[in-house]
Amino acid sequence: MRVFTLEKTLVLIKPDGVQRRIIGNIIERFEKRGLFVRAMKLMLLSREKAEEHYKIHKGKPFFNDLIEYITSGPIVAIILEGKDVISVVRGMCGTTDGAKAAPGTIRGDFCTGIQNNVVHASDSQESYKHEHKIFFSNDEILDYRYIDEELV
Ligand code: FUP
Repeated sequence: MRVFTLEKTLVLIKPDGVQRRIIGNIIERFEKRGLFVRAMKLMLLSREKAEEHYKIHKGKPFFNDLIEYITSGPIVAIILEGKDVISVVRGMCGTTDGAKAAPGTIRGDFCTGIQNNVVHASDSQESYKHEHKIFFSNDEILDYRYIDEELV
């Protein structure tokens, strides 16, 4: 019987991750960690949705470049569920600046930049609540069980 609560997080594989054909590598890491995939889609982000997603950064010097970049090509949006999934996935992504991210993390393995940094992951439950609605409707987030959910 499970004695902990599950939480959800939003992950984006950004345009550089899609173009570099590392979608599979990234998803494999999450699956192998025992996280549950609840929703996933390949999509082009509109400017409006990109600005909503990154509204906390509006007015910062890098905002316009960030919006140009995140809307420049397809992304993969994923909702993962698991125990402490927000901090677990943030740890797996590594620090924002790829040049400083630890080897073994997604950013530490695949990038050396701060803007083209391969992935996004929600940084808090409040962020997840704001972000998931931008990418998924409620009926796209599937409520199903893996047969080994009690084990991982
Ligand atoms: P993170 O939570 O790690 O994605 O990082 P932030 O929310 O601080 O930043 C969001 C995105 O803005 C980063 F992924 C990349 C971009 N960014 C820059 O391009 N320059 C900066 O100085 C800071 C962030």
